[in-house]
Amino acid sequence: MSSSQPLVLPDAELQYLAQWVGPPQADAWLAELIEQTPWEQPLITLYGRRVAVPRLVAWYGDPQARYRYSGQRHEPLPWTPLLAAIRERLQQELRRPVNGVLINYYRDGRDAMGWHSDDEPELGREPLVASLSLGATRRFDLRRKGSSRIEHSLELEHGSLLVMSGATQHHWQHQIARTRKVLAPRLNLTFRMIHHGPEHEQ
Ligand SMILES: O=C(O)CCC(=O)C(=O)O
Ligand SMILES: [Mn+2]
Repeated sequence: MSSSQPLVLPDAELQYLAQWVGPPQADAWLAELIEQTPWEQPLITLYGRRVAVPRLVAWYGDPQARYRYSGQRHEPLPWTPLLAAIRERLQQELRRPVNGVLINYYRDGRDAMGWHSDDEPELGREPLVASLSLGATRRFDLRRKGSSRIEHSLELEHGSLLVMSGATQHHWQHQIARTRKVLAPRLNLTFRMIHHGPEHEQ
């Protein structure tokens, strides 16, 4: 990849590209995606209570790209022309295919995503997660699995692309923490490759 910022963390493969899309294009995508997406707010069970996740989400993809997140299996919505165009551009950048995209909508700094790894079996042994950020800049923290100390943080800017691959999800967790500082909305589109096969049928 050209003009990427090397991000050297042991046992991880991370590439950060600031301004992967320029501001006018990123502004237009942000507005169109907020407007056109049928947002959902899944419920999860936390300590025996049903609570809404602190963000809105949507899952798009090829028909067979069913994906389990927030404890539920999600059928993909069909690609819109805009999402298909973004996917095309991304596949040219990565020179690898992706077949689904999870969109997270952080309405303001109160919306967040807790510590996790993207290591569901259907993502394969070395998950490819390519994450496009649009809107407000939010801090993306990384910590080693089994540790509570943040080892690295990145500011994910409007129009940036963060690619996580290789062994990253085996060894590291990430989060988007709540913050009082951010009032503006942010979208994050995480393109993924969902693998199929008998071992992943449920
Ligand atoms: O919003 C982000 O930058 C992170 C999203 C994320 O980690 C995920 O969708 O798995
Ligand atoms: Mn993630």
